Amino acid sequence: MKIYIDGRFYDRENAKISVFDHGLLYGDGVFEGIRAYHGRVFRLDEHLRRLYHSARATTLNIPLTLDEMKSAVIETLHVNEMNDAYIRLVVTRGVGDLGLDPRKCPKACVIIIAGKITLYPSEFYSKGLDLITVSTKRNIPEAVNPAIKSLNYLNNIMAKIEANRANAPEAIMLSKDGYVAECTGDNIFIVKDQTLLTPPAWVGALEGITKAVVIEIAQKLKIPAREGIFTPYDIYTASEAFLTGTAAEVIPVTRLDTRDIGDGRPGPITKKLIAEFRKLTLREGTPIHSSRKS
Ligand code: PXG
Repeated sequence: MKIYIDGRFYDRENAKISVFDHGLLYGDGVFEGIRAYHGRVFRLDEHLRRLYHSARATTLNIPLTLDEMKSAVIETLHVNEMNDAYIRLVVTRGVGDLGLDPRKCPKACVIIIAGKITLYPSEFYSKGLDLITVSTKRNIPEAVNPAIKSLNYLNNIMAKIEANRANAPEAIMLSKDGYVAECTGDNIFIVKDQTLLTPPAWVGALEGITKAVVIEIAQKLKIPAREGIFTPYDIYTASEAFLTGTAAEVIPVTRLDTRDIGDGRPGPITKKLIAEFRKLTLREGTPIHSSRKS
């Protein structure tokens, strides 16, 4: 595996950054998780737009233009001869002094890892996830806007640890007011009255790329979809529920807090969306090999 760091490629064991990098010292940085399917990078422009917006919001100056970043992602896939990959793109504040002042970090550091990710065993995609609601609340949007995909994941990691200890594959996180926000690494949808409902970003959810794709697919299928706030009660009483994320893709949720959702099996709308999502990932995307059309 060859890892891109600041314009050069390193073997896995030599891919290292400084202990004075503020990404490590303070979690000061932003990232993206992007997938490539069958030689095409899915929604690359959307991911890069979100990365640059996250950087802008945190006044992090990415030392590459958006087009240069796009080329660097494609080049990393080329160098690794990968047509299917999980691309982890990280931009840290870079090397600085002790003390959190980012003015001491003259240059941001860009890291691109092209690897693989499996969040859930494959049988969960057909039988669904059994989740719990955890006590760790989602960070309040007034403190760090959840639209910023930053390297500060301690909030979600603490929720993930609660899920691990309860033997649950993911955790539903609530806002401080008790509304459903999202999971530790996925957005959530429920189906009520044949309508898709997902929490808006302001409750404390990432503006997910996969969430947007699912809403797009739903519109094409003439399934009504909207953002709206809801509580765990609405999940308990929903006919279907599922999670979305680049890493997770679209995955059914069939139980929450020991209650079956609907009949406890993945529902027809969820199954349809999973099938359509898979088709789309194979059809769309920025070609890794320039001879192919996007
Ligand atoms: N919410 C959170 C908190 C996330 O981190 C999503 C939702 C889904 O968003 P997208 O845009 O991917 O549909 C995410 C996604 C990793 C990793 O290690 C990253 C995420 C999730 C799991 C693992 O790269 N981010």
